[in-house]
Amino acid sequence: MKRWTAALVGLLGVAAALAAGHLVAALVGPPSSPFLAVGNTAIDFTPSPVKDFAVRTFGTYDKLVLLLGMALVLLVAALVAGLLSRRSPLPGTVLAVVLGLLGVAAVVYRPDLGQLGVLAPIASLVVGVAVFRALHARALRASAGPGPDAPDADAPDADAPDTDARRAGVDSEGRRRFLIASGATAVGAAVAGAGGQLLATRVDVEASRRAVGDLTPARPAPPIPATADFAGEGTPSFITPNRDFYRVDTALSVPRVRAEDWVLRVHGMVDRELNLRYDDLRRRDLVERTITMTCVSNEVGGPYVSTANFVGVPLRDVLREAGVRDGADQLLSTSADGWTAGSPVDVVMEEDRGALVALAMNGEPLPLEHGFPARLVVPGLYGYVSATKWVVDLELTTFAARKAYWLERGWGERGPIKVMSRIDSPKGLSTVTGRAVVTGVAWAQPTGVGKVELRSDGGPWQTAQLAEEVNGSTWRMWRAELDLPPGGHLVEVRATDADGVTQPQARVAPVPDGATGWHSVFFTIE
Ligand SMILES: Nc1nc2c(c(=O)[nH]1)N[C@H]1C(S)=C(S)[C@@H](COP(=O)(O)O)O[C@H]1N2
Ligand SMILES: [Mo]
Repeated sequence: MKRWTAALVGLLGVAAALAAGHLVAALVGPPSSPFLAVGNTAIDFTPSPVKDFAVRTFGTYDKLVLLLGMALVLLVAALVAGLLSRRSPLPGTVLAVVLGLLGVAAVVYRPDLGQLGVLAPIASLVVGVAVFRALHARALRASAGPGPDAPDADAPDADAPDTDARRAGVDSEGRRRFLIASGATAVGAAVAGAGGQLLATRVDVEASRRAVGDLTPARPAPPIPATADFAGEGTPSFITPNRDFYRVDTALSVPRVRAEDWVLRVHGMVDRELNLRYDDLRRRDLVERTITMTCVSNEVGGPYVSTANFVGVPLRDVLREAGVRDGADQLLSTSADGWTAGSPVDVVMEEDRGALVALAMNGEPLPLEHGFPARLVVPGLYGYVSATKWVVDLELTTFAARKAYWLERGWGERGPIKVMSRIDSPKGLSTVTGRAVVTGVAWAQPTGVGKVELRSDGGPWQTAQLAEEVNGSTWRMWRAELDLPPGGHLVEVRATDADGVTQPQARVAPVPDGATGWHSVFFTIE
């Protein structure tokens, strides 16, 4: 058969397989859609350095890049398998089976997909093989033209123009049938895929979130003074608007849990197992805390740090209600999609730590990407050991018994946030006219920042002016005016926490427990 025909058959086979899987997944559990399940499993198996590179390079678009990459790989595989199948349908059949089995393996591997989930990749496999082989047979028939028993083949007396005309008639009839079958497959795949997508999002989590209404805290956080940032001079605003709040997670599709369906199970080494519903929690006296969250994979000078007013229930109260047994040193929290974090029990139980089961963020229920209906927030710990979004399970256990998601991938067991500072203005390699006003942020949760110092071109350290402190678990903005002669200058910053611990100069990569080093910026004075 012709090349384009063979390629088209390959493409349509894969499209039909994906669409069928997506549709069946919508019925048995949306995340078992083979494309998503394989993507999520790929994330779990991606070596940490590659993951760190992806987060660093693509930021919040890391997942989009992965999905596009997978689509490209599938596209190429479909085209190649199609082209290899110009004579026999075997290569394309093998591809359909291999992709289907890959889907089965991914679904079976995922901890969050029920046993029925495996039906989705099986549907992909069966439909992929069947559609590919059916189209392939039609395409072969269309391109073979009239066979030996075609009337013109043994019609020696037929005149040449007539034979050609009849052959053309048979050819175009076969081609017409093939094109109709291809078109029908394309339309069917599109309808099944779109239908699956509609069904999958029928769990109307947006409506559930809108219906939550007011989560006003009984104990609000103190208002943020206008003097808490230097936003007019280049620092971020003290409170990060939700849409700008950094996002880091392994979820290809955001888990969709309705508040009314949500249950938080507290179990393990406890005196009483608890099953808390959303309404149980929201009816309590809610507290509000201003907290700066930080990601362990943040590079020196990086953006993965943001601040919000979180409203929720003290985690300590929930754990005390359950009664933590002696010997439990790890709080293992699990999200609706199976991700886990392990927090030190002694830290989350500290009275003035202020760890929360948070329901709201900056005056609204948690945005879906930030963990609706509920998440944990523990001041002073990096997110990977504490900040479980879409949290559904709290198990009291030991570090010896259970290893959380990132621990299995080489990251440290305890993740206290390291003292850090960052220059936000001037930008690197920019040109400044006149006097240099340098501004930025520093953080040292939960201790708080005691001092920020700057130096230019390796000269003496100069103390920066600190903005008003909000609390020890939030970042602190700073500014300094430097008297610098015209020309290029390298300015470095270092912070010291309220206990006197200074940010070390030694550059250390984020793995395994957070980056260190001084941030520096080179700019020119005009
Ligand atoms: N369910 C789930 N929760 C998660 C993660 C995740 O991958 N899955 N990532 C953690 C990490 S590494 C960080 S830094 C914070 C980021 O929270 P944010 O996206 O709301 O800023 O969430 C934490 N909670
Ligand atoms: Mo993180």
